[in-house]
Amino acid sequence: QENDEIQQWFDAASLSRNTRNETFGAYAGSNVIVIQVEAFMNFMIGQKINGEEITPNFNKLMKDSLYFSNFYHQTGQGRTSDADFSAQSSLHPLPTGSVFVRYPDHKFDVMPQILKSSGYKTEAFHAYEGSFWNRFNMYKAMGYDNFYTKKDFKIDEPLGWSLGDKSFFRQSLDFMTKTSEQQPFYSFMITLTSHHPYSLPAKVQSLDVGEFKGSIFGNYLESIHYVDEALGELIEDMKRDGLWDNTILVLYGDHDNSVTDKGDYEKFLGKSLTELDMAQIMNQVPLLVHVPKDELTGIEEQPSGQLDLAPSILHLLGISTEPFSMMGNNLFAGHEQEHLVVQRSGAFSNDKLYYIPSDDQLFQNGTCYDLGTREPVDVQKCRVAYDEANKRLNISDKVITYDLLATKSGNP
Ligand code: GP9
Repeated sequence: QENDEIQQWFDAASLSRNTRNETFGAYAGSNVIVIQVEAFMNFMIGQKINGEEITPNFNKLMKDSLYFSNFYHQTGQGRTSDADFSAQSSLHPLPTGSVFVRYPDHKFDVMPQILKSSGYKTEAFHAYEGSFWNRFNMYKAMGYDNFYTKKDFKIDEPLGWSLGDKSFFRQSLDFMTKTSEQQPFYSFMITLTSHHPYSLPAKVQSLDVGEFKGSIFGNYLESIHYVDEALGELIEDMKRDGLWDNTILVLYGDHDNSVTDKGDYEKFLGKSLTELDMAQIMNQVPLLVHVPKDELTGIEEQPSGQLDLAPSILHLLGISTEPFSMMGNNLFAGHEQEHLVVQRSGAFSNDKLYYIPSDDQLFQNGTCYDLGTREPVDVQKCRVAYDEANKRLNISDKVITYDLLATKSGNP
């Protein structure tokens, strides 16, 4: 009975997601490179410090891409591994622990597996220990043909936890194109240089962060500026290798940084910040989608999140997600359907409202914000969306914990 209700929920989600409009299959057969950037947050996109842009290459690429300005990370305790899981499976991470560590042997409908069945070469790249977050086991189960870890890279630019992102991108691109020339490919890259504690050696610092110099906030901005330089080099290398016009490039942040002092953000943005401002600052990460020949451009303001990545990328490739148990929205399905984006904390946003749960998790003690006025409103205004948000988190937890997709009808 309960499983039937869960199936009905997925069937309804699939109906609203699977729109056959002009973007469906518009990039069928393209390569796909997805870059998950460590602690890459939205608040500094387009911002300057001492007259210098923090992310000049990202800002430049934005002009030729679709940029989602209200994109939320949906991670929990599993941090980077949660972002990865949600992006690939379109399910929520767990309330405690990491799915990668707890349930690597359970069945999920994940992008590498789906693209592999459509003839793609599927590879993951991360220049760190392959066992971290149990990636080695999980990636095998997710259907990656290859997983390039620290031991596969030449550590010719030692930085932070491991290899600097510039060399990481350069070597990963070589693996993609030279180790095997098979196309189309799906490549998933996870960066590392902007990981806590963010401090870079002086010779790598190239952003004048002024009054923030020597603080953790200043170090964070410097490390993000470095990652942006690495992105600029990657774009040039992709153009050189003839990949720019036959590859969908997707780039998003995995989660927030560890700088939680409101004063730093107020000083940086030059204004005082409300509870709602801070919630959005800490929970929004950038999403940028670049398609061949710069055909999709602009700023998309509808709320979106990491669970939306798999259905949206598959839509562009013309692969129907009807058979799959995915929870996210299709970002290319148009604006008729209202998007609800649910975070693991129980916070959620739709076009009009943002709900912040209280510590005791009682609905009535949370705060319901009107995104138009940015003021709190009667919490009951958030009731319907709250019930739906909780339903989704519950369904996702059951699918993961009880391995429901392994026994779903139609699955082997
Ligand atoms: C390490 C990296 C860090 O492999 O992914 O993960 P995090 O600490 O951000 O979850």
